[in-house]
Amino acid sequence: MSQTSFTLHATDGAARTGVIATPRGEIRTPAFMPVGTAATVKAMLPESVRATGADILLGNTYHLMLRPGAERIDRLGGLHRFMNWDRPILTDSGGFQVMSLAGLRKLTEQGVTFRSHVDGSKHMLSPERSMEIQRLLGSDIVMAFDECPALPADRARIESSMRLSMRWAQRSRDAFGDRPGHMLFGIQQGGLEPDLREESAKALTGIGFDGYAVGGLAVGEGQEAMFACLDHAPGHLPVDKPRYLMGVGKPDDIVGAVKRGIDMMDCVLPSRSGRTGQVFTRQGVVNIKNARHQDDPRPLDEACSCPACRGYSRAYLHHVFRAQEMISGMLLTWHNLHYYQDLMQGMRDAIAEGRFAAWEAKFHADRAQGDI
Ligand code: PRF
Ligand code: ZN
Repeated sequence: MSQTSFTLHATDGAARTGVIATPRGEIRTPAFMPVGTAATVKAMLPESVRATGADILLGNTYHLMLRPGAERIDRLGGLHRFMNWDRPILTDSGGFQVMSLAGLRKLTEQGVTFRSHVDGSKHMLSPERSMEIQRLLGSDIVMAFDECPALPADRARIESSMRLSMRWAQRSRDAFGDRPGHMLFGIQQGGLEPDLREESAKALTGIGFDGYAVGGLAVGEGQEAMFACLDHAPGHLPVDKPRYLMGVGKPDDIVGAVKRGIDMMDCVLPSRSGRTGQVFTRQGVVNIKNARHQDDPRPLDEACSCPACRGYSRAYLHHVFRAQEMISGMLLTWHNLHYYQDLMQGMRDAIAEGRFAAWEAKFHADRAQGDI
């Protein structure tokens, strides 16, 4: 018994809906994973994150290895116990965060050495160390260790980086070994070059993974270029395994990705925006800081059933944001995560009932209305 599985329930065009089953619970797909970088989804209790409808959280190897340390989390019973979330956790492997956050990096065939952005201390990550850290954390879905160049980059750079990531994918697979109940995902790279994407997909499927991520997108190329890549990139990956688009995105990015065959996504946007006063609604983005909300007795979104919309006016949310009260980040994050999970549920239902195109048309029409 492998203890994990992916079952597709329905498809509608390229869009898919199904369930990833793990010993810690089921993940309904398409799934949005809230980001819990530092062993917390900022401003939210784990039970509140669950109440928004999340089946799985994302954690980060890079941040947790630096603070409080993977060995410490292991001694304290693993990441689930540590952060009081008993459902599935997917952990990113660290390479991407090293490239965007760490100081003074040195990349070799072996791996990457870098200085911590927290205290300047020196650290090393390799496929083997990343697999060890993700095992110590107790991650349910482990990501292969990869490297992701920022776009635009020239073809030679993208090609050599992708090939290094594919050698690291094999080392990740070897180091991960056989761990019943845990899944290992490979990460496709290759920038915006169709043939490199295909070469990467072939390398990964040759190695064999429990799921496949599309990496290296949403790194500065813009939505049109990302969608053009997603028009072909998922097609090279096995139909019977989950496909995860890393670090995406805005609501319309997510809808476009699901339409093109993506099953899982993560992004800091709903939680980060909650703390900066940007609110996602069916009609579009509301900036709660704006003075026009100060006398407005209406909720953020009449149709939303979250605590921020059921109990509070825009005037109140405007006030607590301006006064920098902690409840502001709590309520707006809750609403944004609830909005994202409602979006996913809407797409899952529409795909299951074969009406994704109509659902998508309404999604775009609602947003065009203005007056928010
Ligand atoms: N690789 C890994 N993590 C990631 C990315 C990637 O390419 C991205 C790109 N959007 C976000 N997070 N390991
Ligand atoms: Zn709400």
